Formats: sequence, structure tokens, C-alpha cells
Amino acid sequence: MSVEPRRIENQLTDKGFVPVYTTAIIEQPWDSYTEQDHATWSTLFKRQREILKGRACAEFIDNQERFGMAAGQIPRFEEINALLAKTTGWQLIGVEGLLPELDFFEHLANRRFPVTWWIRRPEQIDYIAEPDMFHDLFGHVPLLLNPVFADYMAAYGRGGVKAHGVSAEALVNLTRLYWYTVEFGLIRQDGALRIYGSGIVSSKGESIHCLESDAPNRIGFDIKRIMRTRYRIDTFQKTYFVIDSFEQLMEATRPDFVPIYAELATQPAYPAAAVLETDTLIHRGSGEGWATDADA
Ligand code: HBI
Ligand code: FE
Repeated sequence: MSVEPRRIENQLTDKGFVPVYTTAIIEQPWDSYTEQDHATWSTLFKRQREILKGRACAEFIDNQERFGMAAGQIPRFEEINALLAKTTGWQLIGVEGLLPELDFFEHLANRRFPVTWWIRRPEQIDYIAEPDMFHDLFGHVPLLLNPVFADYMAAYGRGGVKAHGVSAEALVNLTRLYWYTVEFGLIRQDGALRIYGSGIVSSKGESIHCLESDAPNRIGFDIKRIMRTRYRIDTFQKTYFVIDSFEQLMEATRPDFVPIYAELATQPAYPAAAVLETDTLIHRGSGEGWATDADA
């Protein structure tokens, strides 16, 4: 599809300048997707599913199957929404791309997940700087079928709306929580490390790097530690935080964050690669049966 999404401005965030689009809700123009769009979906879907065998958490693949997501063609939002309506009550809405943060938080608080309606061009197949439909639909949507994670995402949205009224620093703290859980989170399952973060599962290189490289730190989940830790958007993550369960995430959002924001406002942030004595370092372990990069 040749239609270029309309950019309206660049928003300065602590991720630097990010393109921010209109906040309009757009019906998925499924009939206008070209053969090339479907082929891009198919290439990415097959490649990532191969790499994620033994790497992604169990719920991720199971839920893609429950949605009937397949390589053959781009899924229809209306079919995804029919199952979500009967289970966790989430709905997908089509958008141009990144939304201003308050709009984004309000959607999450109301169980609406914004999904970019366009898919990347073939020349962007290995990397795109902003969330396209593949990142959102393949990466974020499967876990919205998990009741506890679905509740976490709605609680996160409510927290985001509140934080927006507290301060810009509170927003930065909360954005770090999203980054190190929803986008780049790892989970321990049956004693092994698995991926649940959407930014990882939609990335070929990082799906391998996050579990098998000796470079990054892997630290046990600690909400204040996360909120104080900067992150990088231009490289693989220097640090991954590891949860034991989605319930652990949900529990972490129960307390009122305002006192935490106040405490953190008096303390400096940590660089992305920092390791503290108080950190619980997690060993990466070895994964049996991982498809290697060469296989992918
Ligand atoms: N908008 N469409 C869209 N998708 C996102 O993931 C998104 C966003 N706006 C803001 C945002 N994410 C970040 O600020 C989150 O880290 C909170
Ligand atoms: Fe995302």
C-alpha cells in the first residue's frame, strides 16, 4: 500500500524525538492491503515464529493460535475483537501510529489497544523505528487474551492517566515501567527464561540476544529499580528485568504510585547498563532446542 501515514509532529520524550500521529481512530482497511503487505506479514510471521520456538513464553504462542493468527494473511481486527470481547473485554482500534501519551493511556485504561493500521515496507523488514501493525498485532495482542496480563495493561493505563496529572517525571518513571515489562520483559517459566515483551518478540536479533548473549544484565523484577533505570531505543537493551509470573506484575500496580514518584524525584536515574549490589542477578541458563540464528 503506497499511502504514507500522516505525521503531525515530533514529540520530545526521553526516547528523544518520536513521530506522533493524529489521534484519529481508523477502521482497518483490510481490503486495501496489497499482496506485498500480506507477503511482508507472512515473511515476518514465519521468521519470528521459528525463532520464538522455545524462546517465547507459553501463553504467547498458544494465544496466537487461539486467535487463528497465521502466516497466510494479515489478521482482521474484527475477528480478533470478537474473541477479545468474549474473554478479557479488550478491543483493538486502528490508529496512524504513536499517540500522544495521554491518549494512549486513556485507551489502555478503557481496554482499547491501539494498533497501527499499516505494515512496514519490504525494505524495513529487519528494522523499523516506530510501531507498525506487525509489532502491535504480532507482538502486543496475543497477551491481551491472558486475563492477568490484560488486567495489568488496563491498570497500567489508569496509572498513566493519573501520572499525567502528577508530573513529567512521574510520566517518565511510568514509561520506563512499560518499556521494561510490556516491551522488553522476560519471564521465568519452569526454571527457564522466556520472552513476553513485544519489542523483543517482533525483533529477530533481540529475540536471540536477550536470552543467549552474555552482554546484557538480567535482573529480578523490582518496580522502583525499573522506574529509576534509563533505557536505550537505538540498540538492544543493556538490561532486562525478569518476572516470575504475570500475577507479580499485577500485584506491583496495586499500590498508589504517587509516594513512589515523590521518593524517586529526589534520586538520580541509573544508566541503562548499571548493576547495583542490591540487584538480584539472574543467570541466563542454556536453552534446549532453541532454533539458532543459522536455522532462522
Ligand atoms: N502510541 N500507538 C501507540 N503505541 C504505543 O505503544 C505507544 C503510544 N504512545 C505512547 C507510548 N506508547 C509510550 O509512551 C509508552 O511507553 C507508554
Ligand atoms: Fe509496542
